[in-house]
Amino acid sequence: MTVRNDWRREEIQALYDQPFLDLVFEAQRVHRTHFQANTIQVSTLLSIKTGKCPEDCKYCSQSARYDSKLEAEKRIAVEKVISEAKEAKESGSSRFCMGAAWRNPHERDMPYVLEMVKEVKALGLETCMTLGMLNADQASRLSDAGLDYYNHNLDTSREYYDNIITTRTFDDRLDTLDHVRNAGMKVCSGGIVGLGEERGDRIGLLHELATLPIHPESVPINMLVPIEGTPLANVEKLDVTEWIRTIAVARIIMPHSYIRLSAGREALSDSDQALAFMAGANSLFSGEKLLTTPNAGEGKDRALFNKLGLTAEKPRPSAKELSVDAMTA
Ligand code: SAM
Ligand code: DTB
Ligand code: SF4
Repeated sequence: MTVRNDWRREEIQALYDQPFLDLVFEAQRVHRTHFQANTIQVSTLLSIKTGKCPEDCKYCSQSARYDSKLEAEKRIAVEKVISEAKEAKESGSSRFCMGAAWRNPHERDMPYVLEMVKEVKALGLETCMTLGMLNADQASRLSDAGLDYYNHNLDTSREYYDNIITTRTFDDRLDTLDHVRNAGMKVCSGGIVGLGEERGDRIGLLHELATLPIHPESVPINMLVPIEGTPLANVEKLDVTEWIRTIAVARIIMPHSYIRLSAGREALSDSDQALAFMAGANSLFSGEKLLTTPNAGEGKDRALFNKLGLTAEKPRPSAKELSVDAMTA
């Protein structure tokens, strides 16, 4: 099957609306055609600057506009980031993702993040950052420093977007993704379900992602973690099968992408998670914490992997590492 970037919305809707078991079955078939079964890519997240964010994302604990009771923290020391990255590697993560509560990085932040990328990369981990909007120059400097992935989510459909964020536009997000792509980095972009949107918005989000000129290599599908004090604190909980449908359709229409079972996993039973893997999810965040909210810790994940017979994917050696190996062989 060739990878398509010309999906029509009605086709995606037809996939989404089919009987649940047919959808999951098809997603697992596509998954096994393109990926090794039973293998999950594991990332660890670290917040390098927490809270007091000027943006107004209505789901977020870190927006300065809501009283979420979150304790803000200034930029943490690079040495601390490196020691956390070492721990993440020892516990089986192949990628280390660093997040900052910024609208965008300022020039004064660039030496800080560039040094961090170089040092985390030198540990043999894949590197990922999520720092808000980037311009072309920032993207190319991050890429030159060795950043492998940049995470920037579309979050929801274009139609529902203004209900969730007003301080940056949907097109601003697409521009950042363009800069990341043009700088030669891999794109990590997905969204959140359970924001009070309709099924049509989940389909709209999937349609936007699957019609990007190149599919994101990594697609996180978050389920809203309701945060007290934010406008979405009391939104009605979305049924878990809708989350799994979103994952399954993402797997079918973006067959080469890693689909990440992302925020919200803490609220899922082991069997719900097994169903999400069956639907083609093959990546997750491990560790006690996401950015500010709790996550299934390493121990719980190890037990789940053992129970289901899953293996954590090893980091893939970069082209540079492969050529060094060939020279020393
Ligand atoms: N400030 C940067 C930005 O917005 O691009 C990076 C960090 S931001 C926390 C990364 C993503 O996490 C958001 O785009 C959103 O999809 C997800 N997220 C944030 N808060 C969440 C919540 N309460 N529940 C589920 N997902 C959430
Ligand atoms: C993504 O899509 N989900 C992660 C990561 N990218 C940066 C963040 C989830 C954050 C969940 C809420 C929190 O811990 O603050
Ligand atoms: Fe800021 Fe990112 Fe949270 Fe939006 S999602 S308020 S940009 S930290």
